[in-house]
Amino acid sequence: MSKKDQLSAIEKIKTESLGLRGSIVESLQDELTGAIREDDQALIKFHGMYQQDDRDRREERAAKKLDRLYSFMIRLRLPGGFLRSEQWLATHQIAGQHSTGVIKITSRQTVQLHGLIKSHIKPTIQTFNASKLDSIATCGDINRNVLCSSHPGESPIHAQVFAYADKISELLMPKTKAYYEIWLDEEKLIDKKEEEDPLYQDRYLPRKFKIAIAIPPNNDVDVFANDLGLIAVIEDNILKGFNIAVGGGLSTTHGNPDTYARLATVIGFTDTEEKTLKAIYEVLTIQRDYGNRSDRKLARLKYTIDKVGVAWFKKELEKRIGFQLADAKPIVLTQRVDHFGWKQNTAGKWFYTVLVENGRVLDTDQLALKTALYEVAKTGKSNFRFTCTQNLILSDIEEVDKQTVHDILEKFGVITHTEKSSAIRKNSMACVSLPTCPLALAEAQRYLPELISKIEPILEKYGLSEDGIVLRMTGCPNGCARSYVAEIGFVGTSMGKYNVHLGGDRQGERLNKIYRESLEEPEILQLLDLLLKEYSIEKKIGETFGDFSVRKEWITYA
Ligand code: SRM
Ligand code: SF4
Repeated sequence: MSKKDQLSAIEKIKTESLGLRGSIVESLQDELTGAIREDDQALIKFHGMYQQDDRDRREERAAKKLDRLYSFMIRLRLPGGFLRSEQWLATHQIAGQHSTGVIKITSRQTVQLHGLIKSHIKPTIQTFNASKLDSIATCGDINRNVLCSSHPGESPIHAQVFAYADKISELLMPKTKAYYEIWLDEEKLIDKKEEEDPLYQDRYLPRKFKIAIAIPPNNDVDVFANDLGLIAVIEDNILKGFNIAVGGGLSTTHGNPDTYARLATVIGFTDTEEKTLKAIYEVLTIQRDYGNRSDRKLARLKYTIDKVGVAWFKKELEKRIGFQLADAKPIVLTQRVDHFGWKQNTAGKWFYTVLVENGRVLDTDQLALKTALYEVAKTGKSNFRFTCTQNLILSDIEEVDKQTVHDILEKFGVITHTEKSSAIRKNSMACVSLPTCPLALAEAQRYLPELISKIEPILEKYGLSEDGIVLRMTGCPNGCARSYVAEIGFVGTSMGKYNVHLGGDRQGERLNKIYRESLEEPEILQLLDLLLKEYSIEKKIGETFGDFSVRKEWITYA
């Protein structure tokens, strides 16, 4: 077997894991280390956790000849990003008791807690479970949290579309009961037949798999960045079905030309729930059977599709589902935004979209956001919905309760923070990066707010303060804050240095491209000053910065 065809190490770990059990139980019992065994580190991802260490403290600990400061991050499974107020209260309490205390809203509509020590993982999962929350399959080579356009009332059939996120999540859940046995102390299964998994078998997928549902005209989910995207087709306020797009994915690796970002290709339309779910399921089986299991850098569906070709892929899909996909319907995406502040939905209920900078819910000297949300949750008058740009919607609030919620938000400065923040701050996001992300090359969420404070005066100077330019930053080229579909994307190359990408459009239908490499802050600010000046003088009416960058040929597309 040539090296190219050799299975990657993780493939063996998966197939030999006895349904994702491995030796996790033994790893947890080992009191000599805060870490778990190497093979188990791959397996706990399927249970929604990552082993990490505090990178801020690596040098200091190494100098003292101490082990790294290991801890764990846990990510919840929340299809469509929805929590009831009592579940937010539980999350708040768990965060305080077992993690760093910060609740991190992710770019895929869920929450993460960081800094759990090994002995706290089980109690954390058990307490979440008591609130009907789990972390199954939020990481690992499997279908992840399913996204759905999060704005309540964006259309009268929003709830109908939203229900698909749950259905898809259920359809694609692994059959193994390992999670319940290991973390919730449920009895071991005797009859292993119950665990037979026709979808994932014992090898799972070659790589992570991501699904999102967009409800036009808003592409707030960045539907084309997903392995599989559904775009709701709505005519006369009736859901007619979904356009299906396959093969999106953003990650690249610096210096590896074989890796690239790709937007999903629309391959057809399905009109019934049965057909839609069948098509989704079989897209996964094709990826399971044809995805690259040797090189994990080239294992996402986007590479499989480019290897076999879109036409072949569609034909194979139609063979597996037993019907032909209809032609895709025309859809129009015009925006990719969170609607901040108070809005009323089509059923007359109120919702308030809170700006949560980079998804970090915590109390600071400037803003007591975590306390405010806790107080809102205590009233039981609001649901909590997460957006795909790491913000939060307090939703489904009755007219009679609106003032109560408003008063709490006002008291803790949340209204002022949300409404007084600049358009660019509201349209920006950054990934977690340092200190927890092991792959980070540069800062992101800890740095972006400061950088934006330096970009804001430039925008003001050129009369662009109201311009909602989409700006995103990631600490490495994996693209966790989807910087490759931003109008201005910063991608970390090393500490304090970023590639600058330009040319994404406002609605997420065009990838950006590298414009300048490895710039430091003074160079970034100087560059933006020049570009934004030109934009302010020469832009046509309604022209966005991304479109202007393309028209000016600052970057070019083949
Ligand atoms: Fe991500 C790996 C954080 C959305 C592409 N991502 C990681 C890890 C787990 C690092 C690791 O492998 O050890 C990061 C954990 C940091 C930490 O300390 O919390 C991490 N990714 C995140 C989150 C939390 C960023 C955020 O600030 O919101 C997002 C969690 C989403 C969720 O709730 O599931 C997150 N990651 C994304 C996205 C955006 C999206 O999906 O819409 C992408 C780009 C889209 C895509 O998948 O192509 C993304 N993350 C990656 C990749 C590259 C995958 C690839 O195709 O090669 C990695 C690295 C990997 O998997 O090997 C990665
Ligand atoms: Fe970590 Fe890179 Fe993802 Fe940022 S983009 S969270 S640095 S993997």
